[in-house]
Amino acid sequence: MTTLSPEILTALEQQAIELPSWAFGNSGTRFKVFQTPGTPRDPFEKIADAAQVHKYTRLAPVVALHIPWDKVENFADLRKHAEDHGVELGTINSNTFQDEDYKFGALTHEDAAVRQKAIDHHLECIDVMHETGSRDLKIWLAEGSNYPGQADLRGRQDRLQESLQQIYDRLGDNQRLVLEYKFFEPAFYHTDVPDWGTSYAQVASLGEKAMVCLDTGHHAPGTNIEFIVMQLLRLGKLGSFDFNSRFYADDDLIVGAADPFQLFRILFEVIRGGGLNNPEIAFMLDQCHNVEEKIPGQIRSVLNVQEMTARALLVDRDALAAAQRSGDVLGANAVFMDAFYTDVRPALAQWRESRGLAADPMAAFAASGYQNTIAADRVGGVQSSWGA
Ligand code: AOS
Ligand code: ZN
Ligand code: ZN
Repeated sequence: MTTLSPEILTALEQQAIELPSWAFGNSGTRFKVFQTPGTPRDPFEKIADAAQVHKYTRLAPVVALHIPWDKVENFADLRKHAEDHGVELGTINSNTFQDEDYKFGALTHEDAAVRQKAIDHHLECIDVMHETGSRDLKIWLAEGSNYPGQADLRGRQDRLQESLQQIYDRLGDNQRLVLEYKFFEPAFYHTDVPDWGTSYAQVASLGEKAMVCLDTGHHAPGTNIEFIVMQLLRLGKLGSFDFNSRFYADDDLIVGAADPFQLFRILFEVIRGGGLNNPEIAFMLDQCHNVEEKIPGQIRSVLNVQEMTARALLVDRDALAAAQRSGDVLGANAVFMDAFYTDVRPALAQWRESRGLAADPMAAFAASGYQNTIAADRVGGVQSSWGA
C-alpha cells in the first residue's frame, strides 16, 4: 500500500471544499426535472444535507448560496442554523438569468433602467453577504447574442465595465467580486464574458478585490484548462473554482467523473502555483445531480477532489524538475504519470480511520439511514435550480 508522507497528510488535513446549495435541490435536464425523495423544501434543509457531506468526509465545511433561490426572511437565522450544523455560509451567487427583463442582457443591457435593476440585485446580494458573513460575490452572466449584427459587442463590454464598477464600489473591505466566464450558452453567437481573458480584463480594471472564477465545465473541448489555472495563479487573479465535469458542454456532472486525469493535472498546477489551501481561492463545486442521489453525489465529488489532490501531491517535483531541465521528455512524463497511476484510496481510508472517520464515507452515509429519514419526512421537495 502506498503511504502518504506527513507533509501530504498535513496538506490534506487543511483541504476545504465549498458545496453549492443547489446541488441538493431537484434540478433539470432540458426535458424533465426528476423528483428525488427527501429533496430539501427550503434552504435550511439544504444546509442540513450539506452538513452530512462534511460529517462523513470532513472536507466540506462551507455552503454556497444562491439568491434568490436561497432567499430567506432572516439570513442571521440561516447562518446560525449552518453553524449549529457545523458548517458556515460561503459564496453568494447572484442571478440575472431568470427574469423577463433580462431577455437582451442585464449588466450589459442597452436600457439603463434594466441595467440598474441588475446592479441593484447585486447590491442586495452584498447586503446578504454582510448578514451571512460571506466574503465572495460570484457573478455569472447569461448575456450575449444569437445572431451576427444583433448586438453591439463593444458597447456591451463598455456597459459591463460600468455596471461591474458600481457593484465593486459597494463591496466591504473584506469582500470580493469573482467573475465567472463561460464560452457559450444560453447565447450561442457571442457571450459577453466568454473566456478567462475577458474576465481577467474586466476584473483587472476593477481592482484588487475582483478575481476570476474558473468553472471547469465552461471551456471548449480540448482546452488546456490547467494552463489557464497556471496563468491565473501566476497573475494573482484566481479567486475561485467551480468544479464539475463534462463530456459535451456545461454538463455539471460529478467532478473527476468524466476525466480524472484532467482533474489531477489541474490540481498539480494548483499545487505548483501555491494555490492549495490558499485562503485566496475558493474551491467550490458547481454541480447538479439529476438522476443520482444528491448527498452521496456530493460525497463522491469531494472524495474525488481529495483523491486527485493526494495523487498530485505525490508527484516527485525534484525529479520532475531535473528531468525537465535535462530535456528528458519521457522521464519527466513518467514522473508525472507515476503519481497519477498511484492508488491512494487504501492510504486515505486508513488515514480517515485514524481521524475518527469511517474508512468509506459513502458506505457510512448509506448505513446511517439519513436518506430514508428525509425521504419519509420531507414531502414535496422543491426544485431549486436549473430546469423549467
Ligand atoms: C452557469 O453555467 C454557471 O456555471 C453558474 O456558476 C452556476 O451554475 C449558476 O449561476 C448557479 O449559481
Ligand atoms: Zn459555474
Ligand atoms: Zn455552468
